[in-house]
Amino acid sequence: MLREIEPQLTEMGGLAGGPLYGFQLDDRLNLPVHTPFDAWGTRIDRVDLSPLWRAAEQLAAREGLIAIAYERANGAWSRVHQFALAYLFTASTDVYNCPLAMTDGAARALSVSGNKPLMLRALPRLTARDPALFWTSGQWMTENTGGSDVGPTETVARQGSDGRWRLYGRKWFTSAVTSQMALTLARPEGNPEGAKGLALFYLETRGEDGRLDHIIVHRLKDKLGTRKVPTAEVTLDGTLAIPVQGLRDGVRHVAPMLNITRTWNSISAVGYMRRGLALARDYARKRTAFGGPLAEKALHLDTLAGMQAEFEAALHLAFYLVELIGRDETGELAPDDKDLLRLLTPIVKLTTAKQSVAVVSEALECFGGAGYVEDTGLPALLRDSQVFPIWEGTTNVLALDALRALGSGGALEGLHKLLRELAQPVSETRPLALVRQAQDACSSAVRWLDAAAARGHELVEAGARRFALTLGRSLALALLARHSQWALDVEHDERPLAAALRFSRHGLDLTSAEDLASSRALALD
Ligand code: MFK
Repeated sequence: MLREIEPQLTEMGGLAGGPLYGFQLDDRLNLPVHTPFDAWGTRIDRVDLSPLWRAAEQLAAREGLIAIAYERANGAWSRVHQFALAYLFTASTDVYNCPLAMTDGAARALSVSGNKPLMLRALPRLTARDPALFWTSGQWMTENTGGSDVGPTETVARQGSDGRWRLYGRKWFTSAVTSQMALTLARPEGNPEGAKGLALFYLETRGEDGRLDHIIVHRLKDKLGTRKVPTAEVTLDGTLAIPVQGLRDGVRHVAPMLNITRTWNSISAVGYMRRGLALARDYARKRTAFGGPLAEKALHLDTLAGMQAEFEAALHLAFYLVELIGRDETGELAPDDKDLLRLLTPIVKLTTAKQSVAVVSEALECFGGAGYVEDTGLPALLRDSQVFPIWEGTTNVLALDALRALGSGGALEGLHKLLRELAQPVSETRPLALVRQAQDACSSAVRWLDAAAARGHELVEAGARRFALTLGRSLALALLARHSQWALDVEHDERPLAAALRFSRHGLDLTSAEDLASSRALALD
C-alpha cells in the first residue's frame, strides 16, 4: 500500500512545501467578502472566497481528500491514506480543512443514517473527485444560546400542509456558508425542550433557481484566526429541510459527524505543529546570532527537540485514532475496541489541540520578533492553531465527553489491553521502561478516578481535563515506545527513541487530589 500511495503523498508534500506555500503567502491579505445586496438593492448575500481557497477546493476534490475514505481502495487503511494527505494539505491551505472536515462528517453521518434517498442524493457529490460535481457540507449547530450545550437550540422546524419541513431560526456560527448543503439541528414544533427534542435536518443552501433558500447571511464572523473560512451568522426563514433520521435525538444522530470532524481537528493540529517545526528548523540553520547559526546553540536545540518530541507523540496518537476509525468502518473492530474508539476520539482531539497551540507558539518564538510580524506568515499559524482547542468542542467539554465515553468500563479495559499489546513487540530495556511508565500513569489515573468517584461527581468533573490528558499522553508515549523499537530493529535509528524519552520527561500523570474549596477560592475570590 505504501508503494502505491507514496507518489501521491510525495507530490502533495512537494506542493504543500513549495508552490502551494508560496500561493498561501501571496494570498495572505485576501479574505472572503460578503456582498449583501446587488447594485439594484436586491438581497443576494454573495460570498466570494479567496483565490487560495478556490484552488484548494479543486485540489481537494481531484486528490480525493474525501473520496479516498469512501472508495476504500485500501480497505481499513484507506482512512490512513486519506488523513496522511490531509495532514500534508492542511497547513498550506489556510484552514480549507474546515469544509473538508464537515463534508467528511456529513458523508459519514448520512452513510450510517439509513436514509437512502438522502444518501443517494448527497453522497455522490460529497465524495466526488470531479471538482464540477463536488459539494462541501456545513455543520450548523451553534446558536446565540451556545455552541457547547446545544440543548437550548431555538431553531424550529415546521411541517407545512404539503408535508415538507421548513426551518426558522438564527445560527450564530456556521462553518463555511458557501457550502452547498448543511446538517443542522432544529426542534420540530411541539417537541419537548432540551437536546432530546432536537432532530437532525439536511438542507441544501440554494434552491433550483440558484438563490439562497430563505437564508439571510447577516455577516461573516470577525475571528481571531481561520479568517479565510467564511464562517457566518445566518437566519433561516423557511429553509426547506429534510429530517435525516426521525424527529428526535438529533445529538445522537449528529454524533458520527462530530467524531469525524474531531478527527480532522486532531490531524490538522498535528499538521500545524509540523509546519511550525519545519519553518523553525529551517530558520535555525539560516539565522546567525551571537556568533553562529541558531542550529549550533545548545539552548535553541533543546527547545526544538522538545517541540519535536511533542509533535511526534501527537502524530502517533492522531494516526492511531485514524487507524481505529478505518477498522471500525470496515467492520474489523471488536466491541471493546469500539468503546476504546469512542473514548479516544475526544481524548486525542483535546490532547493534540493543546499540544498544537503550545508547539506553534514556541515555533513563533524561535523566530524572535519576526515570528510576531504579519508578512512572515507566522502569526497566522498561531491564530489558526488556537481554533483547535475551541472548534468542535472545547477541552473541557471533550474531557466531560471522555468521562461519558467510559460507559460501564469497556473503554478503559480496551485501553489497558491496548497498552499491553503495544508492549508486546518491545524488547529493548529503554523503550520497555517507557511502556511501563505509560501503563503506570494510566493505572494511576484510573485509581484517581475511582477515589474521586467515591467522593462525589463534582470531584470527578473537576479533574476531568487532567484525567483525559493523562490518558492521552500515556497512550502517546506507549505508541512512541513501540515505534522506537521498530525503528531500532528495522532502521537502526535511535531518533524515535530519543523523541520518546524526551516526551516522557515532559510528564504524563497530571491527575492529583485537588480539593474543590481551594479551586473555588483560587478561581473566583
Ligand atoms: C475551522 C474553523 C471553523 C471556524 C471557527 C469555529 C469556531 C467554533 C465554532 C463552534 O461553535 S464549534 C462547536 C461545535 N459544537 C460541538 O462540537 C458540540 C460540543 N458539545 C458536545 O459535544 C456535547 O458533549 C454534546 C452537545 C454532545 C452534549 O449534548 P447532550 O444532549 O448533553 O448529549 P448527551 O446526552 O451526552 O448525548 C446524547 C446522545 O448522543 C447519547 O446517546 P443516547 O441518546 O443513545 O443516550 C450519547 O451517547 C450520544 N453522543 C453524544 N456525543 C457522542 C455521542 N455518541 C457518539 N459519539 C459522541 N461524540
